[in-house]
Amino acid sequence: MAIYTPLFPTSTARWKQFVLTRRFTFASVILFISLILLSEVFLERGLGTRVISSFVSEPKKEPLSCSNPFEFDHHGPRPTYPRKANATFLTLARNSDVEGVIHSMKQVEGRFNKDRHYPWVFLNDKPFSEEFIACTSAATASRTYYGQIPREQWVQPDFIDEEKATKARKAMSKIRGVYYADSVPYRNMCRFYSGFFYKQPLLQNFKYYWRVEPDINYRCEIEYDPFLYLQDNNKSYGFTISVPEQYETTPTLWDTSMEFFNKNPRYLDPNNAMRFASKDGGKTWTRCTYWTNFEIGDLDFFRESEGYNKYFEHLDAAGGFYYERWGDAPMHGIAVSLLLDRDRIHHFDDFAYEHTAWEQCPDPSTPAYERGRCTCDYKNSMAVKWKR
Ligand SMILES: Nc1nc2c(ncn2[C@@H]2O[C@H](COP(=O)(O)OP(=O)(O)OP(=O)(O)O)[C@@H](O)[C@H]2O)c(=O)[nH]1
Ligand SMILES: [Mg+2]
Repeated sequence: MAIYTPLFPTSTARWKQFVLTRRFTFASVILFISLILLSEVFLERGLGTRVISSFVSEPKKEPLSCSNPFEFDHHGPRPTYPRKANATFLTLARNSDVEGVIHSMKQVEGRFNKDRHYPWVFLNDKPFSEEFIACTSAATASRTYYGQIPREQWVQPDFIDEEKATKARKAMSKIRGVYYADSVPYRNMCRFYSGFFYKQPLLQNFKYYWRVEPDINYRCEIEYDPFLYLQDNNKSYGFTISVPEQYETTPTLWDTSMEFFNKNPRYLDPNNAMRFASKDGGKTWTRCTYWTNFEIGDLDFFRESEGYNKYFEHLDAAGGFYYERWGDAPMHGIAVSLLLDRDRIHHFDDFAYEHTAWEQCPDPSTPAYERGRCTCDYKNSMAVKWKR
């Protein structure tokens, strides 16, 4: 005999029990889904991700091969250089930047340093990985040094009102075309390069630094020593490309700077380059900056200039590195232009330098072109593009 089981309970008591069980099951499912969703939002790897990734094996990241040291061009006799400056390359980088850093090192070594043997100083806010150290030291025949930045010189300082800073970052990230609008590490980096890079112990025994970023290109041979050029010609700061800073990242930087210099006019150099920064004697800012991913400079200027250090302290106390997004390029630009004799600022206009979208090519009459040691396409140069 077939047993008939009704789909729904027939008595009232059973019906109530049925409804209760259903509700309980439904609530449990909702709770479970909410837990998974919450864990995805608040944890780096949520419950769902963990379960899925236990079934799907992640592609293995190949370790970088550093077994073949950078191959130098050994054709012909190697030149030797009897004179050297007390100088170093300086690279701030994350461990994850290692490939871009090696690319840049090959450019610098190949175009200039292979026979000059200036050392490299690497800085990071975290300990450098073994891979970073092995690969970068294999990319040069020079000495390499690795330093970790003290935490208090890197992280957002306590006097910054985090609520105000968060609001400002959120507002900035809604503006189109502002890079790193929401990034705190980027702001840490800008503040570090404004007020702390020259205080690092590894740089104390050097006089000159040449800043090198990941993924840069030098498209012509560098046929003389720019450190010695600065030294022999009594220059303190060298740049390649000059770019205007965006308004959105620095709405109050100029007024805050003028507040400082109006109160402390003694720091202004009588032969300064104010006209680079302002065309109306300081009322408004041209927004012109030296593009600081390339810099060759005298560390003594930063270390010993009371004006520079007091100016940085003034800006830092105003909080604009975090409430806005003041960069080291506008900060260095204003400082160098107002604190230094303008004859101490040098434009390396004979360098072929490229980073991200911008490039400087030397004038086509530069000897390196004739010698076939240049791959720079002059019509791509910023100077030519902007004139057009
Ligand atoms: N250690 C460390 N280095 C950083 C960090 N952020 C940026 N840097 C380094 O600081 C330098 C400037 O950073 P970038 O991201 O290139 O900034 P940028 O030059 O303004 O921007 P791009 O035009 O995109 O190159 C590079 O050498 C980076 O490797 C960070 O959080 N930690
Ligand atoms: Mg960069």
